[in-house]
Amino acid sequence: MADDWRKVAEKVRNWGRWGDDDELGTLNFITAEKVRQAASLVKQGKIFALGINFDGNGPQGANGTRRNPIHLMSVDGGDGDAAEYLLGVPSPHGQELGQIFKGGPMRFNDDYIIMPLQAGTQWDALAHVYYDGQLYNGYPASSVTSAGASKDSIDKIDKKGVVSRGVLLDVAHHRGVPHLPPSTPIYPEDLDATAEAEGITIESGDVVLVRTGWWQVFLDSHEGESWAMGSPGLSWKCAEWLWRHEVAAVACDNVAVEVLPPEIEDTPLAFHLLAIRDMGMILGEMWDMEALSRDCADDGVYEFQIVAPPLRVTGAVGTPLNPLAMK
Ligand code: UVW
Repeated sequence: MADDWRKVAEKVRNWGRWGDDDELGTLNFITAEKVRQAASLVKQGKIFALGINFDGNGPQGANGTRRNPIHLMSVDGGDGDAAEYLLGVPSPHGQELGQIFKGGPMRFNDDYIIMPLQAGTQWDALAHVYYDGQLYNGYPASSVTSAGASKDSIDKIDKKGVVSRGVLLDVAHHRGVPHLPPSTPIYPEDLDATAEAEGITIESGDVVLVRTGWWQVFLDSHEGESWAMGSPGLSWKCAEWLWRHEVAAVACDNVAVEVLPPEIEDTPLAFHLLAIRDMGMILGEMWDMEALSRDCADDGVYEFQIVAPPLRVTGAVGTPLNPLAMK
């Protein structure tokens, strides 16, 4: 199995395809014409926010490497007389602000968030995973240090929006189930059958959203660990399908896009490695497609404009976001 996987890796490897200094990967398929086409898909004025809530009730925390977001207030209603506080701050600017507020009605609240960038709805950057000592486009693994990624980081992709035509391949709906059974692999044939049933043709530069129904399973159970490790999702065999269709990016409503537990014993996250490291394709994880799914089933329209910009966190290997689908 691992030998087959290596053969596919060689086939789908896009290194050098867009130049030796490329850090955009398959987002290069999003042309100006594609952006215009995507905008023309907004016809009804409907907006679907696909981001999950960033709070302490998310699916992370069980495995010890990631935590749910911690949100803290740094100024709140209890600090009613902010002017008095500011006047006591040993900084000229604080005192200047204190003078401005003194006697006036203005009050304010401020807050912090502390979280792994992988805590919830996210894009995986091209620097997120690697093997054999190299990242996408042949950059050395050593280009990611404790200071961040100097190559393939998430801030490099913001020039592509990410804005394009989005299509929903609602595999769960197509099969007539609320969600796929745990750990069900989705194969290229399933993607083809779903697209055909929806009347969708996959085009170069599309952002493909695959729905398994698994996000609703988390909302119903709030059992993060079993939810993550029992994810239905893409088989590694879908990598070649995405490559052949010149898909720009893929997103799913589970924790890792791909099926878990891993399909190949000695190559965990086999799809991640093919998509991110070989093809140069960012992965969207934990996207909430429930409302979009209902709407697409109602009106039969499975294409839309997708607007999914990364945060420009310099050198980061992923980004939280709130992607928007617009019809
Ligand atoms: C890993 O767990 C390495 O990746 P992801 O968060 O992309 O699933």
